[in-house]
Amino acid sequence: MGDRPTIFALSSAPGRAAIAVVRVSGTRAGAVIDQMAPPRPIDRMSGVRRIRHPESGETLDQGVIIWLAGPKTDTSEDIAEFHVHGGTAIVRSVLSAIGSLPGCRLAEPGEFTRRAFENGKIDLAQAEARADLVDAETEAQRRQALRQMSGALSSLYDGWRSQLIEASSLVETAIDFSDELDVANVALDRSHELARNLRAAIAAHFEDGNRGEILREGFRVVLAGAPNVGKSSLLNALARRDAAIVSEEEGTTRDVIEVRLDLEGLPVVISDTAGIRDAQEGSVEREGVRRTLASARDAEFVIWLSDATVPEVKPPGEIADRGEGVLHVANKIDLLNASKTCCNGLAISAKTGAGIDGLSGRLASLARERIGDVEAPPITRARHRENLSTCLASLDTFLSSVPGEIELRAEDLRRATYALGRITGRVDVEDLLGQVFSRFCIGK
Ligand SMILES: Nc1nc2c(ncn2[C@@H]2O[C@H](COP(=O)(O)OP(=O)(O)OP(=O)(O)O)[C@@H](O)[C@H]2O)c(=O)[nH]1
Ligand SMILES: [Mg+2]
Repeated sequence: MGDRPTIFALSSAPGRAAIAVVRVSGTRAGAVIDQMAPPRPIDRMSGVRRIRHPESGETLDQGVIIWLAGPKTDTSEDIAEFHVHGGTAIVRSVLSAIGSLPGCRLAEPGEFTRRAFENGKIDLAQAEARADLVDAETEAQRRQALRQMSGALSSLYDGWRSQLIEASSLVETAIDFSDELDVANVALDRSHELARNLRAAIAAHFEDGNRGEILREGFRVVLAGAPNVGKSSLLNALARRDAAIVSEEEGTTRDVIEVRLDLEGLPVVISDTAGIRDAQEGSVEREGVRRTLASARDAEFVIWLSDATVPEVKPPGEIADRGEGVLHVANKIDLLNASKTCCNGLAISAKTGAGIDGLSGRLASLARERIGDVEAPPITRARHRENLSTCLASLDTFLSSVPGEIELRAEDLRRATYALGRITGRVDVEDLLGQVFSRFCIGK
């Protein structure tokens, strides 16, 4: 690791700001402070220093320098932080000055976290959680990312993985003792029992209605309805801003417009769509309708909006067939006579705001139902789901095996272990070998 370049980058957001933070990680981090802003502060302390160009000696800025000696750091390497004034010219000059020093280069995207992973500080699932934490927009997402970062998901998978390794070593024992049938059978029965229990636990985790992915990406709600019923107006009312164009012209919205909302701490993505009607073949509007139906298919929930002042237009079959997954809402109730009652479902006015809070609350509770209790770590990424699915398939093959094929079936367990290991990034065979060899007697 000693000859690895030292990496540096602007770690705060780009653009003008009061303060910008430039982080340096690697063996030369201390030397960067020594050459640009001496003297180096005591480990884990900060100091105000004049920051100079290492060659010309020109003063670039005055700032706070923090020195963190490895390995007890984020990356496990030595880290220096330059807290400078957040002007673009200052940041550029500090970055270029550090870049002029030998052994230092700009970090690639995610490279600090990659080093933390490569140095064994965090595993892959924790690295992904770090990215999720930075991207978190709502409370529920923040809590989930923080839990995953602290290793909740990793310890679940690592726990399963060590049980799989135990099942594997029992199968190895059965193979080794194939001429002593009673020993072999006991080991084999025990490995089957372990695999059966594991399969049930993994399957329960796997069949969670995608709640983790929904939490990470948002509960998707599509606003659909005939043209001019007020879909774009409703989107704006829910978002409390003018996100979509509203006009009395029919067919105003052509493309799908998405707005991300934080409803009671849960991420909800609302899509405004083109009004559904029979449009001319090949027309732009026809394409709009196709997109509306496609996004309704991918959504967790559809709001079928209608105009309370005209006879209700029925939704097309593919939306009506969603059953519980569609909510009928009547809009423009402000235009109705006070004496006239209307509508079976929810009634609102996007214009006056009547019923909008009720509708928001309804969407939040639907999202909460789907995302559910986030205490148990959910699957948040397709990558995890794929590996879990491989793991389950391999366990199934193992469990359906006949005794004669035991050598082949040992391979199924290895494949299952490997799939789980890929989620957290542990793919070595060391621990399997450890388990296998620990059963040998001393001196063998
Ligand atoms: N009085 C009243 N007018 C409304 C209400 N909601 C929308 N409108 C009006 O209805 C017209 C159509 O509204 P839009 O929000 O553009 O309707 P849309 O469903 O998005 O229409 P398309 O995109 O063309 O399919 C506009 O003139 C709005 O001002 C409401 O609650 N009350
Ligand atoms: Mg519209």
